[in-house]
Amino acid sequence: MGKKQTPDEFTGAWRTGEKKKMKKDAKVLTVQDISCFGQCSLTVALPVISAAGIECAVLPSAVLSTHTGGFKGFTFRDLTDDIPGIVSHWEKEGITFDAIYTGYLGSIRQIDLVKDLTDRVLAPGGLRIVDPAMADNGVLYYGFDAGFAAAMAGLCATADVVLPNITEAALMTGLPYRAAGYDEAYITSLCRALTERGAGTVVLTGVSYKEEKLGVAVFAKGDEKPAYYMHEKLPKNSHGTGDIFAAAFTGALLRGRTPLSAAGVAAEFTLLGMKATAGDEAHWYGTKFEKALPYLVAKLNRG
Ligand code: PXL
Repeated sequence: MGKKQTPDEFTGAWRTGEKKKMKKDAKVLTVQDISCFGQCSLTVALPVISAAGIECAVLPSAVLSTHTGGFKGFTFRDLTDDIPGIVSHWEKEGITFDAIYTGYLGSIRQIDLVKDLTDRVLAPGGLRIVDPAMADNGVLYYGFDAGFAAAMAGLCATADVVLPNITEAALMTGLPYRAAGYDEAYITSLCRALTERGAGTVVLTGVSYKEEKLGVAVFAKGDEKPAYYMHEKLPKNSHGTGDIFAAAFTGALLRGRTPLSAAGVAAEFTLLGMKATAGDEAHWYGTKFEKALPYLVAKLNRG
């Protein structure tokens, strides 16, 4: 396995070539949709990042009645045209953010607007965290195509930290997608390809080398191999876990954890939510992350 990082290495050079220490009271802006029902995107990011003790501002990219992963006939209001005005107002007010974390984005134009707003309201030295939320299990989510995946790869190339799953990493690098039976060389090649395209640190989710284990690979530009946080694998995944992981990871990172330590906290938090959901067939649409919030609060708000 690759080299290990520990939390007290946080002040070290985990962000390529640079010493990084988070401000005591960092402010994050998250840009993603509001799926009114379904426990994903903003309805996850806001409570989870807040529970981590981090101030979270929101820029909703769209409002949907539900997420697109299994419901039929959902409503969709695109808020793209509101984004420039909101950002201009923030600029006039002198509002800036220590990190910008993007999740599900609905169009290539929104990706371009995120690049533009990052130039305008990310504080000097601030972090760009991108979850390319667009695909899973080898397929793109409803409504996305190869052009969108290419544009998302462009956004990830500008990011300090990217949080893809294996499907997203394969789509963005052109490497083959492998569902199982891969080795460490495959995972390393996905991570390396993303950093070669420009990403600073890759946090690759859904990595499994053994039937009963699942986890996260953390790879910083220039690393030889990833470091890993592995945990038990539950028999069934539940919807929205990528968003839950990414939000908890962002909160933990901004609380001063290293990427590997933040990945560990986020993975355990997500796992607790999945355990709370397991067996409730009526809850196919989401993950009961609320039940795990006490864990996150206790883990990240000591002292
Ligand atoms: O969980 C990612 C996500 C976010 N937002 C919307 C989605 C999905 C996944 O299905 O449909 C609207």
